[in-house]
Amino acid sequence: MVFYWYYKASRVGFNLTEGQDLRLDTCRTGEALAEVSSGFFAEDRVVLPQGGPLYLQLKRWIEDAIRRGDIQAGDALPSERDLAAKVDVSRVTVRKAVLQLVKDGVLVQRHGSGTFVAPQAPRVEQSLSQLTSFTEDMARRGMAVRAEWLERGLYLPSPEETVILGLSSGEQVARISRLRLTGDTPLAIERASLSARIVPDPEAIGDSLYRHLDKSGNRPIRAIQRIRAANLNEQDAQLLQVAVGSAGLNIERTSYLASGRVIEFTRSVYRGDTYDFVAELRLGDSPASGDKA
Ligand code: 16G
Repeated sequence: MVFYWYYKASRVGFNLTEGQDLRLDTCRTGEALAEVSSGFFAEDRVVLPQGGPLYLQLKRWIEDAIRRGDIQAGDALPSERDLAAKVDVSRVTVRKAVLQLVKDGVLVQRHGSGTFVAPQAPRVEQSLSQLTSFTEDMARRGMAVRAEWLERGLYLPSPEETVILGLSSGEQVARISRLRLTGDTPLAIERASLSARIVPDPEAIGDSLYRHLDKSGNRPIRAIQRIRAANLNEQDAQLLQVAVGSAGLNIERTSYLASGRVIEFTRSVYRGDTYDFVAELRLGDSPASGDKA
């Protein structure tokens, strides 16, 4: 059986081994259309992961292949008919699995050209033992970051902000909400609240809030961070360019100055498919620890 695959020009040759049949045509997008007679979808035996309805088994099979790197961003799926024949399921089953994967942002459908593996957002690791800023985390990985401002200004504080930031009566709050991106890929939404005494002019904040605080000697030295799993609501999903209900992480960071005063209270929403929070664990002082020899 012959399948049609799209390859980015730089990746032509991927999945091809000696003796395989390759034909390249130029297409509108500047990508190359490759006709190959093998590759992941041409493998002889298809064993779907067991359990649940057939369309979900097929969906998991495709997701696993992407996770393993057997098929990658930009790769095309075979046609509905070819895939149904290959996996030995009905076209309705294929259509249901593909629609679900498109909804989850795993696949994209381009009118007239087919169904492709969607671009994968880069995964980012953040240490849970160091108090770093978003800009620093990304710079360490050589990733350029930018922010799109969603809100910044001075407001009357909510009761929650008054309590957490320890605001005195009549004190305003500076609210700073940003979409954080690397290139065109949104990674997180950050909604920070600080006392207006510390940040009297939110417009003066440049690319980095922590750099701005550093300048006035108000960079936090300690923080408590709470991380919770969440399914993204419509507004956040739209900003992060993922499907409504996708997995996300809700993070609350309360940061302190050396004096013990709370300087920042930030609620962030991170895309679940882009972030790994990593903590180093050491053997504690429990009776079970220590050398028994
Ligand atoms: C991090 C912090 C956030 C802080 C921001 C400052 C988490 C979950 N959040 O993203 O609380 O406001 O860094 O980054 O880590 P910036 O200096 O680049 O603006």
